[in-house]
Amino acid sequence: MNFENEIRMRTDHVNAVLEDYLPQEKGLQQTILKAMNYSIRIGGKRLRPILMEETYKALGGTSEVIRPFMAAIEMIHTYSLVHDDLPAIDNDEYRRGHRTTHVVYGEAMGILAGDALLTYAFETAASAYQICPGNQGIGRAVGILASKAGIYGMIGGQVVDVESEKQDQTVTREKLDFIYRLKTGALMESSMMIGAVLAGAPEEKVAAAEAIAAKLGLAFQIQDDILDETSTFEELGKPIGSDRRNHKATYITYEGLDKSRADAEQLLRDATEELDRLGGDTAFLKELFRYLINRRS
Ligand code: GRG
Repeated sequence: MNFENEIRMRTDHVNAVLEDYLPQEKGLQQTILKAMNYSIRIGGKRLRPILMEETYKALGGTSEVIRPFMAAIEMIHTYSLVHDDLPAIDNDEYRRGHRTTHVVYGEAMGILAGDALLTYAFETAASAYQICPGNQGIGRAVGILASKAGIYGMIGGQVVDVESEKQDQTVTREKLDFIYRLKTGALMESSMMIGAVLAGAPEEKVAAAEAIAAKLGLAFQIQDDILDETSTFEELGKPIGSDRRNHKATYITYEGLDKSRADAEQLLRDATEELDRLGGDTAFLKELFRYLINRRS
């Protein structure tokens, strides 16, 4: 089977897991439930749940305890995109090839749908106790999910990003690294760490998973900057050139396009090599990292 097909199978699998956990669209609050499900169902690469499950399996995990966490990380990621697209932040009308949640459901519902996805992610993750009450890692995994999404993780990075843009400050390279590490890297770290923790991996493997995901996250955000300059609406599912339009300093501002490409590639190569520190069968993850070097969306 070629790798594109392997990825498609993994994506379909994540979509099936998500369907098991999405709320039913009934009750007086059904507008919010529809807005949540819309935001998730319009697509996405499902990279974070794939990373989580592959890390879990590589480290010997075999139970279904990983499923609610896979759904939870994608809910948190999707909430961040829904809020990122709001008029007060990036004011974007397209995401994942479809109209953004606030455009379809209105701004108030866009805000609430993001809040609801974030909260429901934790309700979903907590249901892991019913699947595997004896798994000692569940409590720690919930903690990782919270901290990597929160003020010392994704939100922390986003705050510095928004402040730098709105106050028209010149972003130092040091600040840019901070923003990328937290805004994009933290959820990747969360995904791989939770996979390791739920598989019962020793501390040094959890730390290795975090370090590998940090490199992946930085490479991924650099590529996001590159794609914003070089991709197309059809490939990305959203308008390109938004960083330039918003006079936003990106990795390319500091390093130029060629060096940015080379740095992203090197980070992915380093991350691929470091996968050996995890142990277990990391063949798919290695292929995935290699595949990401050339991603166009
Ligand atoms: C609290 C108002 C408020 C906003 C919070 C936390 C937040 C908004 C935004 C997070 C920052 C963010 C959107 C980072 C971008 C990370 C990134 C590269 C996203 C794209 O991920 P992909 O390519 O997307 O995996 P798909 O659509 O494939 O899932």
